[in-house]
This record gives sequence, structure tokens and C-alpha cells, in this order.
Amino acid sequence: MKPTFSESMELVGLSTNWNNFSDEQKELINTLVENGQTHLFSGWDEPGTNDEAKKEFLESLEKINGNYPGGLVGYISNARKLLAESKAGANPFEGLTPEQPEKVDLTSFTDEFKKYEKIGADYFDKTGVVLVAGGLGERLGYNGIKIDIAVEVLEETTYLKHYADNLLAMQARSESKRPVPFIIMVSQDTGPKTIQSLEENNYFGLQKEQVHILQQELVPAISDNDGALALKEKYELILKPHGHGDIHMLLHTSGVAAKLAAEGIEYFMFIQDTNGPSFNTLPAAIGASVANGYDFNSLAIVRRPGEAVGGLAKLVGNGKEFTLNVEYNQLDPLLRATINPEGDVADETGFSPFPGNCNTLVIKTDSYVRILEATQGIIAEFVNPKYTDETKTAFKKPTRLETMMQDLPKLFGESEKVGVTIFDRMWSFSPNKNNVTDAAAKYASGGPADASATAENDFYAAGRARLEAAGMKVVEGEEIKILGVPFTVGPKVILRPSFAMTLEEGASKISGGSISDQATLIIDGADVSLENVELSGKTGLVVKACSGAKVTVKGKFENDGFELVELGADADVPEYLKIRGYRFENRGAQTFEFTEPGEYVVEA
Ligand code: UGB
Repeated sequence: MKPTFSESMELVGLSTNWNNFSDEQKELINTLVENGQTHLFSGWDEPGTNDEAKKEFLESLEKINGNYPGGLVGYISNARKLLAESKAGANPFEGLTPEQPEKVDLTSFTDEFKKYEKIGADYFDKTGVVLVAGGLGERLGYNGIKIDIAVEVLEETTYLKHYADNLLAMQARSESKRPVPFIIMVSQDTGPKTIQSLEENNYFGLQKEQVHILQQELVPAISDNDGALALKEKYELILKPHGHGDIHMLLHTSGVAAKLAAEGIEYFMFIQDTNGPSFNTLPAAIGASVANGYDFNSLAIVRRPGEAVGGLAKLVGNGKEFTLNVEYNQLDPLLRATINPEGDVADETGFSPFPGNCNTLVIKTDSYVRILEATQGIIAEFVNPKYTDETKTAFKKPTRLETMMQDLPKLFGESEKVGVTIFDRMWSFSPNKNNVTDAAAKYASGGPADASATAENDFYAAGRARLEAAGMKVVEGEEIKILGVPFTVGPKVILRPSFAMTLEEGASKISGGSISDQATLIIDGADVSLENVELSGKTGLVVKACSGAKVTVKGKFENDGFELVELGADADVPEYLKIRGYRFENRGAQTFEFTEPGEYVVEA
């Protein structure tokens, strides 16, 4: 194969290296030069100098070309189009006015809530769970991968284990016992540690085959409006993350979405890396999707104005209407330009009129696979260059195309239905995103802290809510501040998914009883039941039962339980404790563990 570009001084080096390239590389170079990327090959050294760097550069181009549907040419052409629109100042919401979306309100445990949970529970073996875990969590400042952080430190359960436990509980409850597919999107940054964590923990009891790891790749940065790919130095591109919307492309290009849909998976629930409560909402959210015929169901919370979560709105105008997430940086300008000159402010309820996007999504697989096929999984990319001046001809630093997973409905037609299901915040959305210092500042200025301590706090609060819903008397403890972040001292309640996945199931295993404000209760096991259990003072009670062990717990327990020990900001402790500022010490909590099937009674 011959070069199709004309020889120039600039490309002399490239020509003299030509015979060292494979046919595929030659073809790619020709195509890139034809598409305005001559600068990538400008001033190349003669053969024998920097050959390894040239080889690695061409391999990286080939890899990126293969990863992106439409290849590098497709990426460059998408970039040119989006950059032209950005330069022209195109407003993506031109002519559209935000209105309230179609909503299902599940903020309290009503009969409707229980009805939806019941419907959803029948879909446990028709649901796949998709975890997007390619982000580095720079705001949290944690050195490992976020899914390896403990969501609670009484037993130090990591997010990944907690998610796996929920999958195991789902499949244990389905008639078919079919393994729940678990798709994890990783990146170059998170992939190796994610696999290491799975392997070291024997996949947390899951079968290896039910776990699908999809790796997102970085995309090339772009240095100008013509889509010139940016070089870090000769023979090296600048690469940047493409965003969580990559999950759609990967589910398409890997064939996993189509395969699972063909195997009878009807819904995917998409969850974020450190949102512990996601599975509290799963049964009711799937139920709401099924009952209301939603192709796309965005789980939401009541949003605080200015909060860094998108606002969900029905956008109406230009003869169309569609429900979308308006990202937090776009919401204020849209509101100012349309319905409220004051922008992103509270209404008479004290909150934003638009529900906040938890980025937990329930998507119906048959519409999903259809859209993936039509779009190659490239979902509503956008570009956000920072220009040097108002002529918008140069960028302050190279930009790149990005994509967000919640933007899928941008591709929906009239036949696809989008709904929003609103849950109580504690029950549905308590991400672990901010380091202690930032979290304290956010909390001080009236926003949610969204930190390790608040995530753990809400983990226990959800347990308390389940106990209360089952009729147990729960005395809520006082709220203290640890390094400026709020934390309720108790009771600390963990009802593992093995014990209860729905409110109804919890209620069927708990009768009466009470728990005091500083007590701790941890229950793990499908056949454990609590009969008038009373925990007073700081009492701690832990009951764990293997499958087949039927355990009845009764009576009044009293011991010194677990003590919360505050750690100073400079304490010499592992990072997962440092990011929360406390740990627990066992001062005499009673633990009952049953590892053999049988019938047992635990009595105080
Ligand atoms: N993620 C990836 O897997 N790959 C990537 O390239 C990037 C991220 P962030 P963000 O729920 O609080 C989103 O960075 O993007 C994963 C919504 O857009 O924590 O600022 C990453 O590992 C916003 O509408 O969030 O904001 C993590 O699991 C709002 O709802 C997830 O993607 C906000 O989340 C989110 O990444 C929120």
C-alpha cells in the first residue's frame, strides 16, 4: 500500500518509515492525513530513531480506532459537528420550556409502594444490574477504587460486596434461581483493582460467568475547531475520559445487552459506584417501570437548589415533548431563560421544583437494544470547550467529546415512555463522593455532605426504616457532627439483603420489639425471625445464619455493644477510616452465628 498523501517536507520522516508499517497502519495513516491530521505525523525521525515510540503511537491510534464505533474518522467528524454547534452558540434547549415530568411518588411506604415492590420482586430473575465504576472519585480523594471502600465499618462491608450480596439475595428469591447478570464498567484506572478485588474474594459468592467486565477506553483530546487530535508530545496523544455514557456503547459493542435481552432479561438497573441505597429501591423501581410501561425510569429525590445532581424535567416546545435530565450546570441558565428569571432556586416547598437525578436508571431491555443498534451505542455526545476569548476560535486547553448515561432518552421517539420515580433521599441516594473537608463545607452551606459518614449514616437509617415499617419501636438517636459532617449515633441497624429485600418480607420476619437510640442490630440470613426483641442502651446484637438455619430471636438483650470512637483529622488510621473520622469498637456486643442447617432459638 502506498501513501495517498503528497510528499512534503513535513512528512518526509513519515515516508522514510513507511515500509516499517503494517498494511492496517498504512491505511489508518492515509485516512487520518486525509481527515486533517497531518500534524500527528509531522517531523518524524528517520528509521532507527525513536522506533519504539513510533510503534506505540501507531498501536494506540489503532486501538482507539477500533474502540470507537465509526473509528477515529467518526470521532473526528462528530467532534467537528459538535464544535461547530458550540461555536455558533447553539442552545440545546432552544425553544423548550421545562415542565414537571411524569412522576411516581414513592417517598413514603404507602400501599402503592408495597404494590410496586411486589410487582418488582417477580422480576428478580429478569433483571440485570449494571454498575458504572470507571470514575476515579477525585472529589473523594481516595487512593484505591471506590467500590473497595467500606459502606459501613461495623463489619467493614465494601460497596462491591454489598452489591454482590444483593444480587445473591435476588437470585435466591426467584423461582428460577437464575444468576442475576452483573455488568461492571471499569476504566484503565479502575479495571485491574476491580478484577483483583473480585478474584481475591472469590467473586463474593457470585459465579464468574454472571459477571461481565466491560472496560471503557479514553478518547483523544481535540485541540481546535477542526477536530485536530491533540499531541502531548511527538508520538503521544493526549487522552481523556469519555464519561459514564460509555456504558451504552460497551453494552452494544460487546453484544452483552442483546445477548442478555435474548436470554430473557427484561430490565437493566444502572447504579453508580458508591450509592449504597440503590438496592433499597430496586424492587419498587422495577415495579414502577413494569406497571407504568416505562422504557426508561429515572430514580430521583427531592432536589435542593444548586445541588450537583441534574434536574429531571419534561421539556416542551417545537411540537415535541420529552423527559430528560438537565445537568446541574445547565439547569440554572435554562430556568433563567424560560420560567424563572431567578434560575435554580427553591419553590414554596423549599426545594427545587424539579426532581434530582440519582443516576439510578431502570431501562427496559427491548427498547434499549433497539436504540443501541440504531445508534451503535453512541449516546448524545457533547463537547464543552473552554475558549480563550469570545471569537471561540481557540481553546484554553484541549477538549474532548463526552457522554452521560442518563442522556439515553435524547434518542427516544414518541413511542418510548420515560418516567421519574421519586424516593426518600436516605432510602435511595447517599453517594460517597466528597472528602471530609469538602463535605463539611457543603453541609455548612446547607447542602448534602454526600460523604463516607453520611453514606454510612443512611445505611443504618434504611435499616431503622425497615424495622419501623415492620412495627418495631425505634428510638432515633441524636445527631452529632464528626469533623463537621452529621452522623446520627443510632440505632445502627443492618438488615442484610439475605434477610429482607422488600418491606413485606421484613414485616413477615419481625414482630413487635424495640430498639434504643444507641443500640446496634445486625441480621444476616433468610430464615431469621425476631419476636419481641428488645435492645436497650448501647446493646449490640448480631445474628448470622447460613442457608437452612432457622433462627428465632426473642427477648430483652443488654450489653455494652459497640462504641463510636471519634478520630481526629490527623489520626494515623487506614484511609477508609480517615475519610469518615470515626470507627467502632466492640465493648461486648453478642454475636450468634449458625453455620449448620437446623432449628435454633436465641434468647436473652
Ligand atoms: N463514571 C464512569 O464509570 N466513567 C466515567 O468516565 C465517569 C464516571 P460522578 P457526575 O448522582 O451525584 C452524575 O463523577 O458525572 C462513573 C450525573 O451526571 O460521580 O458528576 C463513576 O464511577 C448527575 O446528573 O458523577 O454526575 C460513578 O459511578 C448526578 O446525578 C458515576 O459514573 C450525579 O451523578 C458518576 O460519576 C450524582
